[in-house]
Amino acid sequence: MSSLSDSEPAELQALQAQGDVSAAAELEREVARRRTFAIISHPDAGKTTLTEKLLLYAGAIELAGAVRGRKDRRHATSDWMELEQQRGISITSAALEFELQGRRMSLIDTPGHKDFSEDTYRALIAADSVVMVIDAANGVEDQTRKLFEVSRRHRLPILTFVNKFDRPSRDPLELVDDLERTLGIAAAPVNWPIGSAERFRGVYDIGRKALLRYEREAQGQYRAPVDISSLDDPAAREMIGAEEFARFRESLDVIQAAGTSFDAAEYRAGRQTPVFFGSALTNFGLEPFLQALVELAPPPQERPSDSGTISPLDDRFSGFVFKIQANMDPRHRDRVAFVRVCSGRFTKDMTLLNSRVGKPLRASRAYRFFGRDRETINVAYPGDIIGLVNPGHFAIGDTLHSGAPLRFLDLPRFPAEHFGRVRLKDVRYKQFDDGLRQLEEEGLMQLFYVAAGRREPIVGVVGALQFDVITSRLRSEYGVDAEIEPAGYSLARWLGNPDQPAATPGGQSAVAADRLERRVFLFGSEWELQYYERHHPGVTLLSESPVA
Ligand SMILES: Nc1nc2c(ncn2[C@@H]2O[C@H](COP(=O)(O)OP(=O)(O)OP(=O)(O)O)[C@@H](O)[C@H]2O)c(=O)[nH]1
Ligand SMILES: [Mg+2]
Repeated sequence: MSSLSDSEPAELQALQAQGDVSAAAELEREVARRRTFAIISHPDAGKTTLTEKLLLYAGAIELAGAVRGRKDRRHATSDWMELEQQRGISITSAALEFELQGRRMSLIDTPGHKDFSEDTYRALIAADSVVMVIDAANGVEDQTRKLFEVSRRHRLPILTFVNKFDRPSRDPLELVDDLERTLGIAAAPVNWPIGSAERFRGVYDIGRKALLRYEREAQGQYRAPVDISSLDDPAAREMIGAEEFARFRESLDVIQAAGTSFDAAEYRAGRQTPVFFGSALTNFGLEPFLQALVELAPPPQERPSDSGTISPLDDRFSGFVFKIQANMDPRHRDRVAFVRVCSGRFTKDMTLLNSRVGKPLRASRAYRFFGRDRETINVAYPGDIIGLVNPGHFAIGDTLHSGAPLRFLDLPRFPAEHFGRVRLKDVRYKQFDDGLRQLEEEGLMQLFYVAAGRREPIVGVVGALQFDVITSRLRSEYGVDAEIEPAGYSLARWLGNPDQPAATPGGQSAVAADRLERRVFLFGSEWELQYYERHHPGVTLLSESPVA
């Protein structure tokens, strides 16, 4: 860069102003082309399969892997964890970034199982919109309903993909009705399925008045060719079969006469969800869905903070940590903090402030993700999900920023409901300790040490399946053999005032400390907690750990 020191002050100012204008224009351009969305649903509806196929159709992968891949076949990109591949379920959310038609797409595949829902909730907060997957045989299921409610609370626009039409499915009219009644949102079909199971023939694009016929491609590893024709095409009618065609025409007439019609503004306002039908596994209906994501999904939105609403175009950098994951890359074995960029431009080596700690730090290495794989980056913009290597500097919920202080709203923390005693079965104490500490940092569990008796740590988790995740990850990532046996507690309460003397609870309850030596009561039951509260009204008990 040439020195500007000889320039006249006025010239300097003009140059500076020019720079500001082009920086602002660049920020605006980059924000406008970003789409950050999370895929949600009840377990098994096909989120990971749909994710994999969207990557395939976007050209981000050449060959689609499967959730339950046979030994020699590739696994789905977003289920990269060993235990995920063994069990064929998603356990942790995965971020994938790819380019599509000039857009920068950031997709978050989330686990559907309720035991992992804390992770899913946080992923929703990092997104600007949502893809909701429905199993065509089951309609709206429990966990989908809950996640839908959270999405609605955060005003996230929702696109719906009704999946598994290659299998026996409910009548599409019934499915649309189920969406509208169970969720209380208008559901506007964008396309309409023709048949299901072995008589599934494709979908009819209502807006474009085109019939999309699909050839079933073996196992759906490659993109399937799409054949487009008009409804009046005799060849199409023949291919579908007279009976199936008549049934399809009838239900199409009903939905067109009585159904909600698609309206992009209503979708953006969260008042309607456009509905697409297809089958992720066998590659039916993916092109129109991907196209809708490109055309309809909103760019990065403004976000509430303690100092007012933050626009993505705000020139100071801001973002928040919504996830921490250790050992993603077996070669590096480091801990990565996932940051959703909310405003401004991130540049490598920039100095960031952490609103919790107040100590500046330099972001010397940043990554973007594609499942387990990562790539170093030098700049990032709002909407991006970046990874910062975390040597213990970050906690979930931290706001990172440059410029004037700000803090985004706290992320939800779910209280632990299951407690177990972790027993080390070998002598790798240090690895055991590191493992527990790092998994706690991820938010996978809470760690307690009971004051009296055995020094074995107690872990508290939201869902019992997390016990399996803890022992499996201790083994595969830390080389530690441990087992967890149930401990007789069901609630943890921190003391609001740590210096205040407080009576020890009786019964099955115990006095413990968390990692930061804060006092915690572990109660055997809700009843024991209430009993304690009744008899010690002066003691403040908190269901969440007080902020460090
Ligand atoms: N027949 C059929 N099976 C499908 C389809 N999509 C997914 N599956 C199967 O359904 C099962 C669950 O699929 P996943 O993609 O893992 O579902 P998920 O929603 O990611 O599940 P979790 O992440 O564990 O909540 C797998 O065996 C898939 O192969 C489909 O379109 N048709
Ligand atoms: Mg999954």
